Amino acid sequence: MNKRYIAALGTVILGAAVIAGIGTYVASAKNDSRVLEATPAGTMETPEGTLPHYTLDMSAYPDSMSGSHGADGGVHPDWVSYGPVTNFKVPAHSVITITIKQYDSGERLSNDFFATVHGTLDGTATLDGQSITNVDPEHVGHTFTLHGLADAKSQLFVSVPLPAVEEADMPDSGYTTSPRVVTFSFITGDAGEYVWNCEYPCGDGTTARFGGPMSTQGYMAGNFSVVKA
Ligand SMILES: [Cu+2]
Repeated sequence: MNKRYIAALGTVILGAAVIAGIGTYVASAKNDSRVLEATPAGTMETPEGTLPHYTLDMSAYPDSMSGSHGADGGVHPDWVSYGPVTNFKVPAHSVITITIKQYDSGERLSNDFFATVHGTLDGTATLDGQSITNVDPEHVGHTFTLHGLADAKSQLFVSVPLPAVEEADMPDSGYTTSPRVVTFSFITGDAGEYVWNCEYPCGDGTTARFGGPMSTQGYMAGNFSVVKA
């Protein structure tokens, strides 16, 4: 084989490897097909009139021993994770009330923007039953940050901080019996595919803690489908 041919072949093989790598990444990012559908809860009066109301319940855990990863925690038992799943389906043009039980400790946000409640009805959330508009950016466990564009008109951005459980209240094994409970409501726009993720750097890596569970669907990110009611 002449050198030029070998070099060209090498490029082709490298290119194929890169494409195969992307294929594997996409497959692993989408391998969790489980979806939690919102539960009907009557109607709610809103500034936009009376709308259908639905609820979604989820939790944020300090490891993967609960939720969708199985009794053994799956391939990464020590990774932080939302549960019971990380893909959600809700109706369009409806009020969605999400309740999150937050079992994890935490530290400082990398951007104080995410310590403030954004995009909810009234711009508020409730924390353990009390109305809040923001939390201390020094003690955040996770965030639930939902965004996307269904079409040129319908935009959705909702971000709510989940305060950290105090270190003193974190048991050596299992979960705290007093999670922080955060509830918030927002109005969905047109049907479309949206995404959500956590914006607290809770993942792997000593300096850039956006690895591991922060960059893998099924842990700190997932899909949020808004469908025609
Ligand atoms: Cu997180």
